Amino acid sequence: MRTLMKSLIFASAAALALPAAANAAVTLGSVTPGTAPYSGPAPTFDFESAAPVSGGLVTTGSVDGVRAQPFGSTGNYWTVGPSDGSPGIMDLSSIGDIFNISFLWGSVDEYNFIDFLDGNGDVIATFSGSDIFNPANGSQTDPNLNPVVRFDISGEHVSSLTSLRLRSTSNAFETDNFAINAVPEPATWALMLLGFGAIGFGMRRRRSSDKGVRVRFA
Ligand SMILES: [Ca+2]
Ligand SMILES: [Ca+2]
Repeated sequence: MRTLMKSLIFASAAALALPAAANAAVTLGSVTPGTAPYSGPAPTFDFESAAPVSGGLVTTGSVDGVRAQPFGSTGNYWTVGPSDGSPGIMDLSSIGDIFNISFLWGSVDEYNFIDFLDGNGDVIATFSGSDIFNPANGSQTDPNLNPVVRFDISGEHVSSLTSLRLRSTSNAFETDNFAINAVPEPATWALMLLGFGAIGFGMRRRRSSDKGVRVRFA
């Protein structure tokens, strides 16, 4: 009996512990066809001043078969590929909590990959060009293949996400206008407030039934 109780307690504790871990993730939040000029979120890194990247190449303009300036990108952009260097790393360790990251992904190719890494260099999540649009054929003019993509970060990874690693097995993976968001989106705030509201409502109900009187919170 005692063993049964113990395993029940253990199972409940495990069930309580699970949701937080299961919810921790990096998810593809949105893919918005690109515009010229660019009309996405205000960039943290537009490569016009020094950005915390290593590998690949920060440059401007296009070279046939090597790299193409993303549709809607101006000035410098960051490209990764066999000709210019792959992988490329963006160091986010100076930014603290990160709730979402968006950037302009130019000429999306099926052989482009982005890894989200924690402080140990372990991969939290990986996405390929084919996750963004199908077919990911690298068009340099189709807005669908030059979109602003947003990735949402949740749970423990809000604090543990430390760097991005861009890889491309063929030319090339071109990006510009990285917007790193250190505060939750309004929708996330609404959900959090809803959660607090539900907890408050639960407490009020419990108090009412315990004491047999209605407790009002001003
Ligand atoms: Ca730029
Ligand atoms: Ca490309």
